[in-house]
Amino acid sequence: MKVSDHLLKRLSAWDVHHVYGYPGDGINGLLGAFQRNDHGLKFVQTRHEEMAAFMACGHAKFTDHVGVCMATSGPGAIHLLNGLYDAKMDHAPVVAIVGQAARSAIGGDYQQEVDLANLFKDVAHEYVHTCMTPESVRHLVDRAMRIALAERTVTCLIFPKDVQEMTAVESPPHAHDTVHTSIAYARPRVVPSEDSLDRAAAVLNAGERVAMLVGNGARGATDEVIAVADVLGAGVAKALLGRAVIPDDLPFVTGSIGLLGTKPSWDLMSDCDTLLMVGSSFPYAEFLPKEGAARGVQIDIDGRMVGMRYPMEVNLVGDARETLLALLPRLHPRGPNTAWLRKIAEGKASWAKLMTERAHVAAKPLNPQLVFHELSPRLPDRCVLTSDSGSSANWFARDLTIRRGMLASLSGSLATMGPGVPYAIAAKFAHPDRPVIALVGDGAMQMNGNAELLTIAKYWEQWSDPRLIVLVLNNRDLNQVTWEMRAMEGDPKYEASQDLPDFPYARYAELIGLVGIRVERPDEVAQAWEQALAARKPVVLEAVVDPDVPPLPPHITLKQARAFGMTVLRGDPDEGGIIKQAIQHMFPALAEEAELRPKGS
Ligand SMILES: Cc1ncc(C[n+]2csc(CCOP(=O)(O)OP(=O)(O)O)c2C)c(N)n1
Ligand SMILES: [Mg+2]
Repeated sequence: MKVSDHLLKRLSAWDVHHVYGYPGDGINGLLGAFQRNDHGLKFVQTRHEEMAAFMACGHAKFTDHVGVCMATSGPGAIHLLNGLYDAKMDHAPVVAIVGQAARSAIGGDYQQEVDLANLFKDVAHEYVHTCMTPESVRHLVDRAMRIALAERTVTCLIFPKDVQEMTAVESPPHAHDTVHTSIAYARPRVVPSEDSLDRAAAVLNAGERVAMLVGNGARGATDEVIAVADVLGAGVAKALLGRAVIPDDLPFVTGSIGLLGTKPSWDLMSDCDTLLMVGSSFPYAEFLPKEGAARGVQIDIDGRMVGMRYPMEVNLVGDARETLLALLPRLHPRGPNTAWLRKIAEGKASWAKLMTERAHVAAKPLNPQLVFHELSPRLPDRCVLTSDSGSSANWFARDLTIRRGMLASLSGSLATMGPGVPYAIAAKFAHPDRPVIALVGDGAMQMNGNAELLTIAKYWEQWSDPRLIVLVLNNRDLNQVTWEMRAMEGDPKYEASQDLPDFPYARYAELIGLVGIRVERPDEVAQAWEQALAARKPVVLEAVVDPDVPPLPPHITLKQARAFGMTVLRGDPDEGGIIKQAIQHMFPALAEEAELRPKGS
């Protein structure tokens, strides 16, 4: 047995079944071991190493186990970086395994020799090590896996190519200078002290209008979040990454928060007198209560993450589920049907009505909101949703009603373009029996999604339920940023940086053996979803949508409204379309202003 065989054997012992990667001569030894391995460990070939890292991240997000990616030395290792940062910043455990020049060549400016330990020293700083001798394989794997799990982070192992070919030493001798490790990791039960729970309960019990904000850290605590919200008569808003933590179809759940969030979540935070934040690092202060307007309690498993978004009175370091369970008997029930809950429910109802109206505003040719609006009631049970960064994230955040049992993710903290399709592929490998739907912009498709469709074409027949639908919003624009430039900077669209070339996404899908559906008319949308969801093959559903439909913040500020008005005055290339959409979507008052002061006046 060689070092490479031992490495794979140890990964298998850690219950790893898939390694997402791309070959190169820096890992030829490892690839040879894949060919020989009889542990059932599979190498999944991506189109690009960054995709392998996104898949490892997606795998971790959808399974709560470690995702593993692999790349060759030099260029392959460098390509992994963005996906690894995505994992690190969303606290997804990922192990990256990369090749390196032979030990005899290291330090010789050798072909493809990059200082990998330094390259990965930021993203994988909790654990990045080079395997210099066969005796260290066991402890390197054990520690990289365990640290990734325990710290919910990225770790990295570097294997020089000559070491990969050496004879394995499965357990080091019982001697000085050796390390003796084991597999296995059990999550600890982390509960705050009794005293801090009492203090937190006192704050929560004193509140009359309690708001909860839950994030991805509350995953696995759905029942407990509901129970606490019930007792406190609280409304619950969700950070984007925690979109599937608690179902939207409960009367007190106000949906997403933030720029991509809902008006009921905005109102919840503006009007509450008490804030309970659970497992979230949602960054934008303006969407939280004003300092001093609410008393706050925060729960997070990581002591580094508490008390940094709102000046909380009590910070509880603990597991979300265990901590909520420990709080429950300390809380005084508010009784049902309080004025606060009625207000939340009314706000929800009028928001739902507005969302339906906005979805049905005519657009050229299609309103993207309609595409999501029609998908929402058709979402299959237990489906997995992925969204890319772009305007699709807005509609993902606002126009889909997530039900219990579904999973959903996107790039939360890094908010990188590109993970929509690779996350979806990882979801299929992790859960081949679940339908998966990726919601992606045309910019992201051109950046990497189109290439990764080939990975789908290569593997889909291995999945027991072949349904993987990639929705492409074909708007020929890097739309999210175009709107940010308008709303935040008051700048008109800069065509040189924002316009995208057209591409036949659906036809391309057909060309590579998938199903392609192109939809351009509002009356075709529902039927297109029905067809896609009934297909026995992966589908690219290309929706030709209007870039002039504004992805509006839930509560646009006066400053943003003015900036937007300035855009109109300065003459945006899409002026006609955006004014028309604004009139119907946004504020009649603003539209009036635009009409009162036409361009050039
Ligand atoms: C790697 C990366 N590059 C650039 C950005 C900035 N950015 C965020 S959204 C976006 C536009 C995405 O365009 P597209 O995929 O076409 O989606 P749309 O907004 O048009 O629906 C850009 C350029 C980013 N988040 N990540
Ligand atoms: Mg676009």
